Amino acid sequence: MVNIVIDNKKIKVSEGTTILDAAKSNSIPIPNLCYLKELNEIGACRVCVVEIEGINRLVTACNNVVEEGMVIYTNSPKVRETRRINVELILSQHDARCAACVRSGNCSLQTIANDLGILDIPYEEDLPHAEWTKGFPLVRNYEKCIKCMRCIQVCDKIQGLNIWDLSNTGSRTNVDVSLNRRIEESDCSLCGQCITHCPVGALHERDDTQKVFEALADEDKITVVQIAPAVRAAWGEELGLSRDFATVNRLVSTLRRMGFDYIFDTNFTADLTIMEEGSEFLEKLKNKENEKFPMFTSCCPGWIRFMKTQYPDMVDQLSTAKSPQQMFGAIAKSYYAELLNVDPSRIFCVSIMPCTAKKYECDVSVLNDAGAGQDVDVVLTTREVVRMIRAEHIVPETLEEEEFDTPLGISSGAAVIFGATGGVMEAALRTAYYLVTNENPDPDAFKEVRGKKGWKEAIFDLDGNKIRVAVASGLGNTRRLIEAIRNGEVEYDFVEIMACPGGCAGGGGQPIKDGVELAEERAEVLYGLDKINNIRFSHENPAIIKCYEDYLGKPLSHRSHKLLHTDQRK
Ligand code: HC1
Ligand code: SF4
Repeated sequence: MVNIVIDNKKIKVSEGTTILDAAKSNSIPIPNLCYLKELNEIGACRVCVVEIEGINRLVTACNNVVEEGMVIYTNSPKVRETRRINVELILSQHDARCAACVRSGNCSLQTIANDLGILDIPYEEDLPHAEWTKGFPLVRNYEKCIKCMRCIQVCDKIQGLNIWDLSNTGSRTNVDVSLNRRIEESDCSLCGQCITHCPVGALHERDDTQKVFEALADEDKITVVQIAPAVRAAWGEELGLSRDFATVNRLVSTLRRMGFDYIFDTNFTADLTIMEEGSEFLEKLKNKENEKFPMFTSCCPGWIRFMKTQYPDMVDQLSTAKSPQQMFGAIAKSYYAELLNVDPSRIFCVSIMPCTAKKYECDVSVLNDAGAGQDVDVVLTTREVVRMIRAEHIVPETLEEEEFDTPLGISSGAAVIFGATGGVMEAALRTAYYLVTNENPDPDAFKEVRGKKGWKEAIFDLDGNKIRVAVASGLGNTRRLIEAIRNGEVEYDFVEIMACPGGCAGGGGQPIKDGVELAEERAEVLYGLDKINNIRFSHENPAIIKCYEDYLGKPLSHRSHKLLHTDQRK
């Protein structure tokens, strides 16, 4: 242990602790901007400077460790003045038109500048200018970048893709796409993790809210909205609602107030995905000698983009099942249009997703088969739908919970856990077990694949067949897993991959709480919803059973293939 004094308070902390952590663990906050624990500890912003008795210069608290007898001041006149100058200098190179910024009210720079009482920027404004690719789902605003390097680090260390790098030198230093490429020429997976780790508004998703407002105002359009599994665990965060209050049924009433005609659940098609993908896997197992294993899940578009750019020779190992989002669009504009007895081109299909890559997915030509424009017309992130709720001045606190519309709003507990890493695998195994044995397993029989670990594996018995499964989330973990498969170090039959750490719960379109990872907490909500659902198996969803009876026939039928599957190689 080391004895130190911070702001006249005697403290004992273990050796090797940073000054920042020592202060934090004793409820002494030191403001910081670029710091991310174990990811970005480079002291680039110099906002966390502190004074140490006997040392002439100020030091950064995030990457200097305590020493025996250190006397530290976190808020002395010298610290305050330097911190203020540092923030003013950052602001002089930052487009600080906060009123027109997507992160206003949720921006670390804004908070720090306000806390320091900065009311004017005494330095000449010097903003960088660069063109960004118009319409790309991921948007970079160079004028807001504060060069904290977080995007570089998260893309490099967590996602293993190195899309960002520093460009130019000196005062012209900026962050840009690496190797002088345009973003669309890079291998960006569109996971959005750089967005959720940006402390300011330099990175954000393409805003598609106006397209939805226009559709809602168009009387000829029938607006249909689907809510992704993981959205229900997070939508209330930015609105200051508690998890208990911000239920999915309150989101349903909020969307109804907004004017959507039909409010449905992506969970319905998550159940459908299980029927199709589970059957596909069992077919492959029957024909083991002629098939390549493992089969990989295909519901995460960030992962599909990664597979296509990094391991194109393995693309044929992806399940042919479309994602629940795309299955929903196809079903809404075929089966549901028939139920409504309307021309499918009148249906305007909106998705609310915790994901930025879904904006790309809905646009992929081989994922659009219903024949009435795009199957999913617009994808909104959780953050965008929160902005729409605000824009409409809807106060969810005043609304009662309401039910989803039927039949595409009926779903099982197996579907809701899709939103957490391991959930797709667990849901698929529940139904695969039934399809093989004609008996339901204990719904929690496959819970070994739950939890935040980035790479999990398990072996399960399916009627005497040992099935080796693995689950990975985060693309860095994914790369390690695939390399191990390619090197013959591991062998699996079925693998679930999600691009974002923790799965969709930690998706790149979810609300941002700077420096805090919320995937685990949100996953708990989803597992709780599974537990209390009367239906725990996709094959027991009565609306799915009816959809097969009345429309699709059976899993892997001709119609299923046309609407719900795709050739991933295209
Ligand atoms: Fe996901 Fe999925 S789980 S990919 O994370 O398979 O985005 O939530 O909607 O499509 O169901 C996301 C979540 C989501 C799909 C489903
Ligand atoms: Fe990297 Fe994901 Fe950001 Fe693309 S979206 S640059 S892959 S972190």
